Amino acid sequence: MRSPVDWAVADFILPGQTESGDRYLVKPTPDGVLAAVVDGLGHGAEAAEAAKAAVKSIELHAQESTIPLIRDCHRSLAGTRGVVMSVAMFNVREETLTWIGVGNVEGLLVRAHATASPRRESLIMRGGVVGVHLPALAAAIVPVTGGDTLIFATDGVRSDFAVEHFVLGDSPQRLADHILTGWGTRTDDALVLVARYMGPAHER
Ligand SMILES: [Mn+2]
Repeated sequence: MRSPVDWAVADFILPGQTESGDRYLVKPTPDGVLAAVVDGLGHGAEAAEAAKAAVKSIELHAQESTIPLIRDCHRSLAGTRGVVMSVAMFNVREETLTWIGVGNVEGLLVRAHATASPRRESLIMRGGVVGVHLPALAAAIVPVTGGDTLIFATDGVRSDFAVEHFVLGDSPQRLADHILTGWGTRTDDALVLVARYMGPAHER
């Protein structure tokens, strides 16, 4: 069974660091696919530890919906530096995407159809740090159709990438590489995740 989501990652680790504080998870769920990007606060080993603990918690709770998932992650990160994160859940049966952000991992959804209005939507992020201070959580749910493309990028990528008009025919890997190369600050770890919804037909 082919995944209903075609995805790829591009990342950059600050020279001199052995591991990134930016991490991601893509995981099948009973309803579809979960995609998450986390950025551990600060640099180096402590940032990487917090980010790894966050990914582990998300993986453990991937069958939950987004708000309890973030609450559980917050609890399991107590005592760490904390992370900022954005999470997306594709539901294949309903053809919806539920997304939520705490802190500044940018999220962008670009519609496959040129006539879609709006063609591009940005994730509303609420200020806070998972593990340290949670804001009032609010997830948004939107319909998706085949070809719609989700992009998550950490703050090692300049946020003006989101105003660029991408060539949506490009593969997720080409898009992720293009965004990292064009907008990466190179002064911080950076990670770009591109996840394209392929539609339920690809389940068979
Ligand atoms: Mn960062």
